[in-house]
Amino acid sequence: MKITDAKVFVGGPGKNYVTLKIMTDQGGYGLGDATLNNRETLPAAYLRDYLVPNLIGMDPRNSEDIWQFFYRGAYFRRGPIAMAAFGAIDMALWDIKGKLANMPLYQLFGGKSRDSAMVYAHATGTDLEDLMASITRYVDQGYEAVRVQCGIPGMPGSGYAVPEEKGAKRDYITDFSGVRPKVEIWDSERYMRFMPDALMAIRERFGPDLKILHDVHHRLTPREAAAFAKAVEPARLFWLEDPTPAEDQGALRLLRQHSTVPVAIGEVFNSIWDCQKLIEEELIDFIRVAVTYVGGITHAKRIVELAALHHVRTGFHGAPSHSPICMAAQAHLNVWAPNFGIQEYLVLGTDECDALFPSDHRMERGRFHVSEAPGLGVDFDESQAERYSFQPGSHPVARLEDGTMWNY
Ligand code: KDG
Ligand code: MG
Repeated sequence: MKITDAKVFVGGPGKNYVTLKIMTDQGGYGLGDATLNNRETLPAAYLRDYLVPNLIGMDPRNSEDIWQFFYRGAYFRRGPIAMAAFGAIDMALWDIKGKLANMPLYQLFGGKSRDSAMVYAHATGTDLEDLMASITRYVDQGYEAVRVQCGIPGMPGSGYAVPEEKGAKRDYITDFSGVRPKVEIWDSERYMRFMPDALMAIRERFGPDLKILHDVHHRLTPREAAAFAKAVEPARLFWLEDPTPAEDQGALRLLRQHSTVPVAIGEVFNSIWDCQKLIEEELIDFIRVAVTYVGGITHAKRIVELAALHHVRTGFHGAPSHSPICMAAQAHLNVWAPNFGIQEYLVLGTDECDALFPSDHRMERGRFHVSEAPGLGVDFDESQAERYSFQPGSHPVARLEDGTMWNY
């Protein structure tokens, strides 16, 4: 069996999805996602210029050897651009394998450990009352878990993933007015004064059962993060995400000495080596990698298995920038993984997105039900894809009030 061709598409409804389609000499095909948010043309070029020409003629069933060939063959290893490109190839090869076996992918991993996967939604508000209303909307739809982000008094229109106007939705992922980012103002002191009480008020309003998640988005120093984690303990969070910049992994030791709040990290990681220390030292409770950014299913599965040895559960990244192909790959891992925790999932659910990526995967009352179709269970309609092209965009950057650059 041989790979005869592979095509790369960039575009989508309000997103620059990077979609790879690998064709075989037996008439079948597999699909992969290489969408690297706000840098989408780079994995697309890596695929087109370097990887696809090497793929032609390879046996698509040898997904492990093909992964190693590209990873080791690049010599300069890792990095989000390369890993997203390898990720798309790997997903497509698993898709082909599942279709050959005539089984949904989770069966090839070891079958189902659960019927459906709990997901969390994103609630957000300009202020606490606005946020409470947003949480209520999700709770009323049956969600058991909600991430909560709130405007901070004195920092109007700022704060991570917070809308500019009351009741508004916030597409914090990409602003398509060009590649020059908007600037948001950040103030850690105001944030740390306000947020612990706000989280406690949410706990009191919604009772003991709601799973409350909060994303600091890498903005605190190690000492601040330790103090913040201690201060939010009474709210009994399901997780505290990215309290510190993810590069400084030793920083979490201080947090661990001061708090038992569950910590989730990893959305910017792109290999098992980025996760190794945090998992082996048991400095985190949830690993947040995305299948696309860690080189596909082959490598993600290794991370999940390492995590299982250290009581670390999964919480795959599911920002709206991931295409339904990545989300399908994660859905298959989620129903299989013995150490599944939760899945971040925002209903992309526009008619245009469903037309571009038809599938029977289904979200119902805060739970994701995986399709029984062979392979990934998502298709790609090339005639729909012709409607879209690359749109330059960016997400904001953060500065302190005196102009100093900070972590977005
Ligand atoms: O591109 C950046 C986003 O992926 C990020 O802001 C999303 O933090 C994020 C999350 O938890 O979904
Ligand atoms: Mg995050």
